[in-house]
Amino acid sequence: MKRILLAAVSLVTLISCLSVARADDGYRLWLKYDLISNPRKLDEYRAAIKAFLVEGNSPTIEAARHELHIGLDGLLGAKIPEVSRLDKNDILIVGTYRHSPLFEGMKVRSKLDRIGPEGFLIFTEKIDGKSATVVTANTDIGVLYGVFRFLRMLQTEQDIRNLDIVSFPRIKLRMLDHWDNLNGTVERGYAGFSIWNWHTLPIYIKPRYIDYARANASIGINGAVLNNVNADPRIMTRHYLVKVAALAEVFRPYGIKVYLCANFDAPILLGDLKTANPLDPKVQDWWKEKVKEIYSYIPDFGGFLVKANSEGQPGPSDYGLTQADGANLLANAIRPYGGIVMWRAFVYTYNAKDRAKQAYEIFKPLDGKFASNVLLQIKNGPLDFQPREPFSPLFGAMPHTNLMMEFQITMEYLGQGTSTVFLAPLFKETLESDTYAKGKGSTVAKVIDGSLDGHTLTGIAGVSNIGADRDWTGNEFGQSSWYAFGRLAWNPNLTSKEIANEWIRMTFSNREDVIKPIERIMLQSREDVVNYMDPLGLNMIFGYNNHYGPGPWVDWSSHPDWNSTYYHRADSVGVGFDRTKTGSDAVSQYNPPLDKEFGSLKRCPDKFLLWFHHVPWKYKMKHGETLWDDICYHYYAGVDSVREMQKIWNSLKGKIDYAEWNSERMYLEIQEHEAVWWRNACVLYFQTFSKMPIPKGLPKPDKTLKYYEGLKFPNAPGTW
Ligand code: BDP
Repeated sequence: MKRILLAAVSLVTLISCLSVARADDGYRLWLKYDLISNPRKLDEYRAAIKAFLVEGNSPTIEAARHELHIGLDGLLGAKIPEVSRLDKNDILIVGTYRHSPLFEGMKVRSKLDRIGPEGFLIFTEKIDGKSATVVTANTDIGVLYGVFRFLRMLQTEQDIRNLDIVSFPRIKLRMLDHWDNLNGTVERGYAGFSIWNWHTLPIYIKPRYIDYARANASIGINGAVLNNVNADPRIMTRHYLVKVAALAEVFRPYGIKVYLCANFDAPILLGDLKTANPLDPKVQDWWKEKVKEIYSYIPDFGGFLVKANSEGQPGPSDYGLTQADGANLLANAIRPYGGIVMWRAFVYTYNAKDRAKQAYEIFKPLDGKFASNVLLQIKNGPLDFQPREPFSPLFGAMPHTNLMMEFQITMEYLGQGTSTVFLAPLFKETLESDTYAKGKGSTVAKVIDGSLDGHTLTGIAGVSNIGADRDWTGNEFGQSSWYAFGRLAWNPNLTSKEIANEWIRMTFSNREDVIKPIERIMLQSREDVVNYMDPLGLNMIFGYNNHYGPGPWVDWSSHPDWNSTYYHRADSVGVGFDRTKTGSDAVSQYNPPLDKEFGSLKRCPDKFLLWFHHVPWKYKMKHGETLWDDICYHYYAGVDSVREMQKIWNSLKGKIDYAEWNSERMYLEIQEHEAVWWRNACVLYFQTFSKMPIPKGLPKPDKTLKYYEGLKFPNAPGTW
C-alpha cells in the first residue's frame, strides 16, 4: 500500500503540472478536474462545498479521499479543507453507512437495501440544522463509486442542490479484456505497446497503473483480464504470477479484480502431463494445484477466461468432449475459492457451410450443462465484431446458462486506431435488440443483466483499446468508447446521447457551442463507417489478416471462411449471403417472429439485407432505386459524412485546447483518405460483377481496381 501511496503522490504532482500546461495530451482522460469555467456554477459549488469529511481509512476510502482532494481542489480552484468534525454548514460527507452519530437520523436504510454491494446514494441532508451533501453506500467501494459520480456532477456542471440519487450496477462483472501478449505487443491493439511492463513488475509500479484503476473505477469497471485470449501459458507460472499479484494490489482499492486467460493445454505445456483431457484425474489435480498456487499469490483472484478450440487454440474437442466438459474442469478447480470461468462461444471450424451458424450449433445443445460458476461469453454478433451484425442468436437460446456479452472496444474492424467512431450506438443496438425468447421485450440487455431468466451471475466484457500511447487509446476519441462501455455496463438503459454529452463535457468543454457539434460527430460516426465500409449488411470484406482497409477481393486463404468472397458472394446475379430457408437457414436460429422477418426479402431491415439475402443487382429497393445504385449511394454518403465531420471539427478551432483540436484534425484527414479508399475500392470491385454504371452525379474513382488490389501494408499495427 505504501508503494501505491507514493506513486499516488507523484501522480498529484504530475496532475498539477499538467493542469497548467497549455497543450493537452489526453493523458488525464475524462478525469481532468480543470477549474470550472462557468463563474456562476463555480460560485454555486464553492458555496455548497466549503469542506469535506471522510469517514474511515481503508485503502478504498483512502482512494476516495485522494480523489476528493485532487478533484475538488482542481475543479473549485482552491484548497478545499478536509475536516474531521461536522461543525460547519455546507460540508460534503463521505463514508460507508454505519451506525454512528454521523449517520444517525438519516433515513436511508430502505434505500441501502436496494443498492447492493456496489451501489451508492448521494443526497442533500440537514444534520443538526446544518446543510450537508452525503455520499454513502453499504461498502467502501460503493462510496468510491459515489465519489466519482459526485465529481462527475461538478465536471459536467449539474445542479447539486436537493440531491436524491440512488445508483447501482445492473450487471455484476464489468470487465475489460486485454489482448496483451507477454512480449509487450497487443493483438488488435492500435495504441502502442501493452501498458503492462512485465519486465519491470513487480517492483516498478508505473503511475499509469494507478491512473488506469482510477479511470476504470470512475465508470464502474470491476475486472480486468490481463492477457491475450490466445494465451501464453507462462502467465500462470511463478515468474509472472508475482507480477500479476503486484497489479492486483494496485487495483484492489479501486474494486478491480484481476483475471487471466488460461491456455487449455497448460497441464501439458507447463506440467509435463501427456494430456489435457478434462476427464483425466491427473489433469483435474493439476488444475486444482495450479488454482491453489494462483490464490496463494492473489487471494481475491477473479478467475479464468478461455478461448478453446478456436483459431488453433487447444480445447476439449481435442478429446472428443464438449465445450461444457472443458469449462467445468476449470470451474470445479476454482469453485472452492469463489472464482469464475468465462468460457468463450467464439468457436468455429474453417470450412463450415455458414460460419455464422456454428456457435449456436455447438453451444445451444449444451444449455444447462455448464457449472454454476461458468459464464458463456458471447460476441455481440454471430460472426466477429463487424461494423454491423445482427445480434448473436445464442442470446435468445440458452435460458439455463449464465450468458455474458463480449464487445470489442478496440476497433479492429472499424478503422482501427485512427478513425473517429463512437461505439455507444453499436453497443446500444445490440443491447436493445429483442430476442423474443420469452415474447416481445426479451431484449439482449435483459438476458445479460440476468432479469429475463433469473440469473445472478451476470457479466459484460469489452476488448480493451488501451495501450502505452500517451493518450491511452491512440486517438482521443477512442477514450469515449472505453467510457461508454463502462457507463453502459453500469446501466444499459443510458442513451448514446447522454453518454456522449457527459464525455464531451469532461473531455473538452461544458460550452453548448462545443458540445452540440461534437455530439453530432459522435452520434453519427458509427453509421458513417458502416456506410463507407459495409453498407446494407455486407461484412468481412477487410484486408487479409491485418484487417486494415478494404479487401473484398481476398479469396486466397486455405481457410474458406477467411476469404471475403465467402461472405459477400458477389456474382453476375447479385450480392449477399443467402441465409434464408433455401440458403444456409441461419434465420431459423432466431426466435419467431424474427426468423420470418429476417427471412423475407421484403421485410428484412435494409441494414441486414445482404447479411441474410443474396439480392439481384437490379432488385428494386424500398425507395425505388436498384440495389446497385443504393450500394453506391451508401458508399458515397459515407465519404460525404466524413467530410462533414471535418467541417464541423474545423469550426471548433479556438474553442477547445489547440493540441487536442489539431490531433483530431489530422486523424480526420487520415479517415477521409481511408473512407475514399474504401469507397473506391469496393465500388470498383462490385462493379466487376454488377456491370452497371456508378449513378449519375457521383464522381468516378480516380484510381483503378488493380491499384487498390496492389496496396500492401506489411507492418500494419495490431496483428501479431
Ligand atoms: C478476431 C481477431 C483475432 C482474435 C479473435 C478472437 O482477428 O485476433 O484472436 O477475434 O476473438 O476478430 O479470439
